[in-house]
Amino acid sequence: MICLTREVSESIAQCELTHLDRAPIDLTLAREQHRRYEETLASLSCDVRRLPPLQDLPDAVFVEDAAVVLDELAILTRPGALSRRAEIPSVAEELRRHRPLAHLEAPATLDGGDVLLSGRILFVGLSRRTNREAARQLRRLAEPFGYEVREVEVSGCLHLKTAASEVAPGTLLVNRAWIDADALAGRDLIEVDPAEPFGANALLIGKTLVHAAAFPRTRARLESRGRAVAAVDVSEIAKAEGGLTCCSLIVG
Ligand code: CIR
Repeated sequence: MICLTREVSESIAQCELTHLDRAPIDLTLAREQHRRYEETLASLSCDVRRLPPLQDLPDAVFVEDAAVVLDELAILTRPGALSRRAEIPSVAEELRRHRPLAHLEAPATLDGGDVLLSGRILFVGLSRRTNREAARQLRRLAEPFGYEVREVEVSGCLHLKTAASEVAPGTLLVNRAWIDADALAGRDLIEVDPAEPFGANALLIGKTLVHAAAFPRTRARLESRGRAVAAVDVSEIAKAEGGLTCCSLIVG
């Protein structure tokens, strides 16, 4: 499994922030934590490939937002934050080697963090970054391949995947406070520990969940359900409002 990543940019201190107050980010520590994240992926048999650095683009480490990668095609996004649109060409350059490409067109805006694939369902978060037009275009591109696109209202957090991620086929880890969980009908839901609202973002690689070390209570819930969890400290990346899934693009 190929996992695309990108080094933490020197300019990360100027990252976009929506729901968090700005806190100083230690660049050296952020890079070290990011490298450990990459090593964790590599230990789970991922072929980790770094995209070229984009030091002047503060959020370029969050490669997940630039594309929706399906088995049949890759859809380049049109990120909701203007400052992030320049990240797309370098992701397109790499993805064209792996998939046919499609692009979302204005007035659609979408961040990959708002797209959660579970089976053949693409849940699309309607958030400050992602609009209905994007869901409509995604539907037109993905339906011919048998995907169903379902919209989910997101409020109080940045992206759908801040509040819901797949932790086993058909099972989602969720924070109901930030999404309309009724839209997830048909999925088995595990709730985060109430003391850990940001704990719902986990990255499933094979049968192992990569999950932030900051959420031990939620980790215990996952382990009690038989899930294997690799905990990674991403404290600095969390200050930039990023989670575990945001830092890679999985090209199956
Ligand atoms: C942003 O606001 O765009 C970045 N600071 C964080 C993006 C995190 N991406 C994600 O959750 N998929």
